[in-house]
Amino acid sequence: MVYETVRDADPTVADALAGERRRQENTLAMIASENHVSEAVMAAQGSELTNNYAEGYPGERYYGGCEFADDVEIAAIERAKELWGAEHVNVQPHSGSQANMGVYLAVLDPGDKILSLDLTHGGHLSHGHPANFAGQTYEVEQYEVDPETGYVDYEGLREHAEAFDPDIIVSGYSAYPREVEWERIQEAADAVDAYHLADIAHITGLVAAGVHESPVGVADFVTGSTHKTIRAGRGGIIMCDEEYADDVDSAVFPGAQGGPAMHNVAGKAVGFKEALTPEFEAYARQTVANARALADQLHEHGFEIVSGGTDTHLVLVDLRPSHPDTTGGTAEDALERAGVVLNANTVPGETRSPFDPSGIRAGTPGLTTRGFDEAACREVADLIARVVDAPEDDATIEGVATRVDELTDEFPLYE
Ligand code: DSN
Repeated sequence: MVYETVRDADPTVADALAGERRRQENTLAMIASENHVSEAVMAAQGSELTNNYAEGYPGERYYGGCEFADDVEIAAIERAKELWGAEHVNVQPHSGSQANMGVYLAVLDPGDKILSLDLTHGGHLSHGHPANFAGQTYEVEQYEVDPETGYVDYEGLREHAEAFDPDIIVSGYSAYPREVEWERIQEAADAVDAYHLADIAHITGLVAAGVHESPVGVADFVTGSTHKTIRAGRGGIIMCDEEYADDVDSAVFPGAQGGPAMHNVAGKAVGFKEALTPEFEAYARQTVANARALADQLHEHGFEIVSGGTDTHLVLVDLRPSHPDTTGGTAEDALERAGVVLNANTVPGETRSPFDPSGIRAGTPGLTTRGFDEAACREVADLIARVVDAPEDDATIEGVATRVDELTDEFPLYE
């Protein structure tokens, strides 16, 4: 185990690493943006490539000693092209946010206009929140989901685009459970001659497996992170047509970043290879089937599911109608005590503070990796309902925690 190697050098960190491994083994990881990567991906990320400086791109590095870094980066790029069908891929962004920064730097000037989904409706900080570089560098207006349906208000988006005349429209979301209609967003972008950036951070794996429509070939730019549904370890990725390749590459390096984290690029390469298998496609399908089962069973328990269900890996619950006195934070805390780890989340039409919002967001990528099926996810919904119905009741929490222990034993994470 990696933390045994660390122990002699640093018992404090070794204890924390061992504790984190136990925590992941013994709890249900339902943060929709998390997953469990394979031991092979972790080994690649923990490799000697962490020592290497590979500023530049394969065959065109600024330093010597990049022969094996080139092999790794070329493998990651080729596999990504096969997975998503993109003409050009940059695998160097350190994260999904840095991937978005790379695209903005490639085609926008400071003060240019971004039209993106509001954070409380499922958007992302890097799409232009005032607390983020994007909101501070560009002029941002935001579209919303339809308050009745919970689906993106595509008509409203188009009208907003015509009024605002943005330079780029951002689609792809962090807390949106429905299939995104890329073509409709592209139509709005075409109508105002704007670029279209589709950020598929959450659904990279679903798109790669063909379980969600792909924006590649529709949007000008597709960005993502590599540690969520695609299970390839921490990092980001940018995909685009060849015509934007040079601008994107120089925006990432030297524009936004210095040397790439080649150990993470190695993790991406290994994870992408795993994702090219039929087993991964089955995994992605099961992830969505599990999310549907979870949403359906939560609905049976009286929870309000935003948009009425899900087409993806995540379920967004608005607690206000069913549990008006329970905030997302209260639910999150009680569930964590019971071993179910998910996050409080804002919901469309939010009336509380983002620090203790009205909803919870739950995802199935992690559970599906450890083998959960629909029946097991329905039972997880039963456990969530028991806790959220009685968040202060220690006996209830203890009872659910006992069952979580049994489930995590039944579906072990690592051999
Ligand atoms: N923080 C991630 C999420 O939870 O959706 C997105 O970056």
